[in-house]
Amino acid sequence: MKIIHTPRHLGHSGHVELNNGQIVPAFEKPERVAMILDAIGARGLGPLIEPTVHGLDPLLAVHDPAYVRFLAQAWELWTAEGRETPALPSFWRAPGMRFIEPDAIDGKLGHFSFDAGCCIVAGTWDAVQAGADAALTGVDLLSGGERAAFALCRPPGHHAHAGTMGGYCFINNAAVAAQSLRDRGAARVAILDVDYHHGNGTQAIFYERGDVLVCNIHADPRQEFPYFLGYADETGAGAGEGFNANFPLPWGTDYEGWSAALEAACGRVNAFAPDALIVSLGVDTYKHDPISQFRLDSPDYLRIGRRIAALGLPTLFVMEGGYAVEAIGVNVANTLEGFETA
Ligand code: OKP
Ligand code: ZN
Repeated sequence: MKIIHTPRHLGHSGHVELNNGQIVPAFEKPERVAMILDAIGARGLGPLIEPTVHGLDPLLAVHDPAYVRFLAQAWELWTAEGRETPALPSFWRAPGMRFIEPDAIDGKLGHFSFDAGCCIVAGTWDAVQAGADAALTGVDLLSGGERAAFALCRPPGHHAHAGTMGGYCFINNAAVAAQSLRDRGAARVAILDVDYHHGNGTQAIFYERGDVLVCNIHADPRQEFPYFLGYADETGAGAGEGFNANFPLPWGTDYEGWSAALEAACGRVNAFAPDALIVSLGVDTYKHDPISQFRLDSPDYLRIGRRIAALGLPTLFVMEGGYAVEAIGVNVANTLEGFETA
């Protein structure tokens, strides 16, 4: 399958994050992509292609205009204050405070985020747009009749809400791709999010819609980030009632427990009979992931790929998380190879 990649992701790097009360180098780093490219090349997967530019309209189809404007201007506003280090939010509203976009960049950073996981540097917005373009180029391929494609997006996207960044995510690439498929005539699109963390942004964007089914297999938010969304009783609302399915699993879950949830999620996808499938592909379910607590092993990703292929749907894989850099390439390549050899 075609793999959509551009080195423009490299502009987003050099970040720190708060982990266990310490400021540490960011886990979401450029080496992740290098390792995936190495493994894909060694495995003979591909070919690699560059994304084509799709502009802001498909982003604005799922994101708030004020948020997109903020992302485009944030670095300029931050450096106008004389700062040269990465921009990072550290102030948020409590319930009862006003939902308002302040003038000051520190206020805007808090208004448009839900954690301190999203540093902004000079190249962030370009990298983020390139990632969305990769997902949209994947939509082009599916619309042109290809069975599958892999958008090698970095940074990831599934935590980003319509108007909020968080969890390393700025633009929700999977949501942008799903909406684009709808706009090009797909009546129903399913999103299967297999990242270790709940895709809160994707869920929220489609929560009241019945045309996009969102299924999430993830660590129980009682124990794990993002903590405040991703519970099993979140089933959709309004026209979207019954079109959101969460499969929260406890820390320590191995492939046996995880694959039972995958089976249930695949049942939901089948029953929905979508025209296309988007897989939010995180491999932070891996047993040695430095910030995660599941116990999947590298060969398990071959089986995951095969199971997804058995759905028999046009499938766009969109890269999300995975922080064990020494294994991220093998785990992604295994998923794609499992899919292709099914
Ligand atoms: C993004 B994706 C570790 C605490 C958790 C946020 C994790 C975001 C994961 N510093 N921080 O879903 O892989
Ligand atoms: Zn994750």
